[in-house]
Amino acid sequence: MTLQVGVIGAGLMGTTHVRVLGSAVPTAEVVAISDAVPERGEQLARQAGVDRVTTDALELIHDPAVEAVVIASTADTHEPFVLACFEAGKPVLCEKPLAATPEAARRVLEAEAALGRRLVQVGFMRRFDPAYGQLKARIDAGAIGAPLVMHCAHRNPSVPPAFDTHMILTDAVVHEVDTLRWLLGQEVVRVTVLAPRASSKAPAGVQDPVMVIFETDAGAVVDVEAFVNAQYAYDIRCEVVGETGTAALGAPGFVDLRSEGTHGTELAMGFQQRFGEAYARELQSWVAGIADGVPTGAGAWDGYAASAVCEAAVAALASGGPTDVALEHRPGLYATAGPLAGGS
Ligand code: ISE
Repeated sequence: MTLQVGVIGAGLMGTTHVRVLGSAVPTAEVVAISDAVPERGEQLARQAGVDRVTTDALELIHDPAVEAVVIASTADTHEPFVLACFEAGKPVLCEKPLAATPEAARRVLEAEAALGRRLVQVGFMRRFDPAYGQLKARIDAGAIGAPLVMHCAHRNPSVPPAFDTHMILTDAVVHEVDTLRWLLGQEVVRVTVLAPRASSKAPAGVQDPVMVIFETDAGAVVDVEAFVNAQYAYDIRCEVVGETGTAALGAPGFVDLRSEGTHGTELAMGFQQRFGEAYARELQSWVAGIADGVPTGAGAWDGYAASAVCEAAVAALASGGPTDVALEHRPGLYATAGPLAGGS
């Protein structure tokens, strides 16, 4: 059985999902594409050989030929489109964020809880990255004892011109928020953001890098250096320190190079390259989960929690002091942590 998928948004992530569905997920077929800009949707549809194209995402969601939906349009559209998928009873993979604000994410979560079944998966693809999967397997197996501290770095060589300080927290660090919650199985209760001297390579007025300190409900402390104009590579690091050892993210499948008198590891230059396999495994798992009736990956509770933590980080940067995170009631549908997606 082939799952008939509609993709909303023909920008970078929508294009990636269409390509990956076509090349790495034989049990799915993209049958419809929508984008608010007609030429963009038509161009992607032409490239992918898809003949149903529309500028109206709601039309795509309610199209009887579409069995499941991928949302990769702008953040402000996520809430209405995910709610429409719920109304249509269709499984949906929504790129992060789940919604534009924690309040909107909460509304999505409440709507799904009222349905009583999980329909939305949030596009936190790192859960499907093999290196992160191995790290999680070691932590879960007790190889380092109880986790105490986690050190992370999120470095992009550069980012688009519109990427401001706020986005460093909500678009980049949001991934560390999800990975720390997933790896440790703990919730963030407090956030502090420090502002080192800004790099001269960052646009004027952009605070880059930032240092974010998260405290969790089990007393662990996680630091994240986010530096999105780091020039040299796309470099994602993560080390978890436990009571009896430490475990760090391994090299993500790149070549160990000895050349011209040096020895080193090649690095990716962008997130599409670094997490290419994660995107493929994310979609494979989503499609398989729909067939099996078992949701995988991050769910609405994870999307809501990530959004609430990022909002606290924005407030912490503005205040210069710690900001508490208060997550509202966790509905029974999300009573246990989501399935532990991502292999070992
Ligand atoms: C970007 O906004 C993303 O969403 C990517 O997933 C992330 O890896 C990248 O660093 C961000 O800038």
